[in-house]
Amino acid sequence: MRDKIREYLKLYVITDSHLVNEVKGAEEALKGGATAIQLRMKKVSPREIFEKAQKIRKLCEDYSAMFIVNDYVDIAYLSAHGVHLGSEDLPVKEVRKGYPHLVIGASAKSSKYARQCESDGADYLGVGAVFPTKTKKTKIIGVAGLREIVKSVNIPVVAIGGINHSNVVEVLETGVSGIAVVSVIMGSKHIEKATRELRKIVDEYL
Ligand code: TZP
Ligand code: MG
Repeated sequence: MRDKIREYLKLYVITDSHLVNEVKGAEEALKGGATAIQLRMKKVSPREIFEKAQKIRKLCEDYSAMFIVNDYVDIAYLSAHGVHLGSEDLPVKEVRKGYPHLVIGASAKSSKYARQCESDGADYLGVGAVFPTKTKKTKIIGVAGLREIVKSVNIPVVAIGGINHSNVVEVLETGVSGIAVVSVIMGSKHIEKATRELRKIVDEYL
């Protein structure tokens, strides 16, 4: 998985229980062509996340997609291909030491932090928020900020934050390996169709 990571980053779909049940959302997105699913659950017990992870892991196997767990290294190790770490989660360097084969993704908002994560052993970076988003309170870096970070590292970058069918092309032109999305897919009435349409655009540019 680590050696073919770029292929799996094209259309990276993240769960959001406020929008749709994680397992249902993941299944529909996989049917529509998501290349990776991230299980992102805030303020619930590790046991509950673990149980969801078992179900989504099976779905990702069925659709040959990559499965990433947000925040929790232990749940990721037990259930997934990898973990996604923010700057307040466990340090990339230590997780890489302990888990040499685990896919490690890291969130970066600056070139300096991006380069740090790269040298600490991250496999890919999630970079954003590119555009304003209601899904997470966070800094907006814009397309120019994204382009600068992409240029500053050699590992693949997935763009995140406010990406939809109308603005995705300018994002794909920055040299990213893929896009990560929450609401445009999980908030859609027709998750499978919304995913298929986005995947079609991504495939034309990547
Ligand atoms: N990290 C940076 S922006 C963001 C996360 C998790 C939310 C992206 O959600 P959406 O709905 O695709 O804008
Ligand atoms: Mg986190």
